[in-house]
Amino acid sequence: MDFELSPEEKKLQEETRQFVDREIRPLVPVIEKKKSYPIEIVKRLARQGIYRLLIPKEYGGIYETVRSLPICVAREELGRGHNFAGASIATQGLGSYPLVLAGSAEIRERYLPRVASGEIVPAFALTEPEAGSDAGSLQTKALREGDYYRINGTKCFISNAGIAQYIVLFAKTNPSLGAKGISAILVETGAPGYEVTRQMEILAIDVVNELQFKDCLVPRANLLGEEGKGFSVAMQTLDLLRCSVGAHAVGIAQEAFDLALAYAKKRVQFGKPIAKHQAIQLKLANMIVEINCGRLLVYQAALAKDTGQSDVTFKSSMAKYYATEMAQRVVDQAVQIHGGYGVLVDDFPLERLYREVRAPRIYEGTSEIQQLIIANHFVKEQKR
Ligand code: COS
Repeated sequence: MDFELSPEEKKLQEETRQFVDREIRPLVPVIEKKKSYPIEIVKRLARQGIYRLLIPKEYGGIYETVRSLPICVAREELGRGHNFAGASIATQGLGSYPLVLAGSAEIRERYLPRVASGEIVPAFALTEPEAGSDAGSLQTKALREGDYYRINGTKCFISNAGIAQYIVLFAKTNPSLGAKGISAILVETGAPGYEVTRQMEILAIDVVNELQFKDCLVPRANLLGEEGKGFSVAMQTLDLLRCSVGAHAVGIAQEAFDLALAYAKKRVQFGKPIAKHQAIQLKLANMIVEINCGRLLVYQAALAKDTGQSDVTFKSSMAKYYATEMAQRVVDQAVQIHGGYGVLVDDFPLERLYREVRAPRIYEGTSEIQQLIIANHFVKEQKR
């Protein structure tokens, strides 16, 4: 068993780390003050070729097929730099992977190269006010009418919807069925009847919207895959990206650890640096052990995806669940090591990490949903 990244993956890790230091970190104070959409981060990620990790080579990507491990390696580094940088690779992937999985040749050709180059920002619209964890109970309808679908309904917590050029919409084409009535449909955001009704402000800097569809007509040719297969498209997309949420959390935790270690080495109390006090050493030891456990789970899940193992859902959920919960504990300990400086809003970055670490335990499936998936891997009879 090989626990080392390949030379190619190490190069990606190193280049992304340098990119974050050079081009993301200097933007952080400005972004945090402005609180508006950090489009400059998107432009820089695009220039660096980060989004090309999400797209097959045929459509402008880096690898022949979309690979999870490079996405996770890059996202850990991006997550260290700023929440939005880590989240941006995921939202770009959530909006493009359904096309990779199920889009017609024409749709892939039209959109994927521009997602790879960052010219297009897409969004993934699954969640609704009354359908969060129970995604199969969503109520938005897309009813066939000649060559079109007529769409009505509301979506919420949709990242990027306000600036996206298209969204991947999950809606019921057969409302009498549960998850089996859901289809995935590409909707261009300029379509009449598509409206962004609210910007939802959340703890960390991210751009999250509420959307409404009122008699929005979309060509039937925009269906991704077959009618009734949309839930499976959504779940397979989450299989790819949930472990990258774990990678993002590992990045936040590593950043918090590095800051806490540096601070503990220079902060003197009782006549010596606090890093020399056992009370602090025990914390540092637990933090770094947990970070490494999280990273290994992420790599395990990514490799399961990249080698087509059948238990990828289970492994991806384990990685997301453990790493996001772990990062919360690690950031909390890093704040504790910083003492009063840990809760200062200005100058010390711990307060920002404390805000950034919270949402990953919720988005792309709460920790509790990941626990259900993990348990059901053993409890439920496997159908797939
Ligand atoms: N890949 C492919 N197909 C999958 C799948 C996966 N990972 N997971 C489930 N499916 C299929 C199942 O095989 C089943 O199809 P069949 O009936 O043909 O066998 C169908 O989808 C329904 O699956 P299941 O019965 O497991 O669905 P549930 O309604 O019990 O819900 C959970 C499953 C809870 C796992 C799902 O609703 C979920 O992930 N919820 C969280 C949603 C979420 O992450 N929201 C965040 C939005 S993005 S920020």
